[in-house]
Amino acid sequence: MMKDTIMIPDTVTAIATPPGEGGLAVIRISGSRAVNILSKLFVSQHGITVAKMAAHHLYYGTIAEGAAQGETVLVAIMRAPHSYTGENVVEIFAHGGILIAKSILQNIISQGARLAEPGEFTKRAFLNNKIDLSQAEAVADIIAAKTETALKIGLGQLGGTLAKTIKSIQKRIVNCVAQLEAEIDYAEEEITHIAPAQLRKIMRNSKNNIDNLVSTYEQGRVIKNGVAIAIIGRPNVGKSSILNRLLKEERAIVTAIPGTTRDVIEEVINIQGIPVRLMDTAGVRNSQGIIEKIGLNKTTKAIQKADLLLWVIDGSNRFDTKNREILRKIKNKPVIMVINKVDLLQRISRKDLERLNKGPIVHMSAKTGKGLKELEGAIAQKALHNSIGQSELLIITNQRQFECLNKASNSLARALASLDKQLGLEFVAVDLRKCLSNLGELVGEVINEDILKVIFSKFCVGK
Ligand SMILES: Nc1nc2c(ncn2[C@@H]2O[C@H](COP(=O)(O)OP(=O)(O)OP(=O)(O)O)[C@@H](O)[C@H]2O)c(=O)[nH]1
Ligand SMILES: [Mg+2]
Repeated sequence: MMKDTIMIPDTVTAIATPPGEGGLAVIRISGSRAVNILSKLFVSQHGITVAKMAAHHLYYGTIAEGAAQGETVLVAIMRAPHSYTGENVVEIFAHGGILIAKSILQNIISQGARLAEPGEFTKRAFLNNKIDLSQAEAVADIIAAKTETALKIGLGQLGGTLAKTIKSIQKRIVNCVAQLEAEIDYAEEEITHIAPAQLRKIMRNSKNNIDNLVSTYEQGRVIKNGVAIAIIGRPNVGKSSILNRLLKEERAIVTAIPGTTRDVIEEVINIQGIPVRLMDTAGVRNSQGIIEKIGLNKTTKAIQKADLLLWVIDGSNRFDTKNREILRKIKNKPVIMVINKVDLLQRISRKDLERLNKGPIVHMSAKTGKGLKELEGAIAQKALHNSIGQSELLIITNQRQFECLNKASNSLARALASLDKQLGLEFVAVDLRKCLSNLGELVGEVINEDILKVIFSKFCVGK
């Protein structure tokens, strides 16, 4: 359905700050009755009526009725369309505290506002054309961002980097379709409005632009969702010591006794902008006791769950042939070989390592910290396939957007094929229109209510 067919009826309200005690609580109202409702429950200290208040200014006063009567607050009015939602918006800044915020909220509801659904303010911003759907999704990404890189990408997308790129592609394709249609309509008059070579060039360029975006998704997904990494290896090689080094704290117990770690230890850290879930595991060996058997099972499960393995080998010992058991367990998972204990005399042979040929090799010492930076670099490199420039903001991190772009690229491929096979301009036009609808879906010009529901249900109430 087209976006402008959706009705936005009543006035909604919500507490915009997280529940609990804090310095401030912010209550928001949005909709045609927002200002009117405020006038019923707020008295300005300087005797200014709510109707006379200037937009985007703070006013000091008290709550006039209800359980919070007498509470001093600051209020601001943002009049339509110059507000977050594009509607009349009121924000009330009260003292932090669940009871105060709730009683003001109750008051607003009793004046006829409805409690907002999660993400409803942002949804209204989208429906009122303040932002497109990719920007609305960016709002959720910014709130959820766990690393600076994810935040940067989210801010770029909210600023409209993706929206602008998509708009420019849409514009070029709309032009092609218009020219094609003119040509189809006036076919008998044998006037060529557009050279096929010219048309092909525009379509190719647009497809390249889209494919470039599609290709960023693999990195984007990692930046947003992170990677799971399991540290595995024979007992006593220094797995837990490496976990502690990466975490920069003594999280796991380290001893000289083989078999120290029995359970899987999980921690989340940020490695060069990538959220990483690290799992330290029990060393792989022929287990005897019941606890070790369970530990080994958990190691196997951790290997299955991991996107990337750090296979730790003790470089101060000859290559341990029991490592073959590990080789069997890791199958085709991406691996970084970590040769630990370089501070000691090295007895491992280069040949043994080369024969394994399982992935990049990092030499380090968990004891001295030597090689830690290299290990972090190797993790980032392996997780992102190649590192991204810090200036690179246009990265797709969202699966829905990725799918829309993929569909758009396929539509363009079909249009190009029809053009090359000279199947007739009608066929080209049909697929170009498909491509436009795929892009329209991405930015939310063409929408599906179920998809909207899914997108906005992930938001917090009050956003
Ligand atoms: N010299 C030296 N000793 C290390 C290094 N890394 C770890 N060790 C020592 O090796 C022993 C085992 O370290 P852990 O980190 O417990 O090894 P692990 O692989 O977790 O062992 P399990 O949990 O038993 O499988 C401890 O005595 C550590 O101090 C290193 O880089 N150099
Ligand atoms: Mg350990």
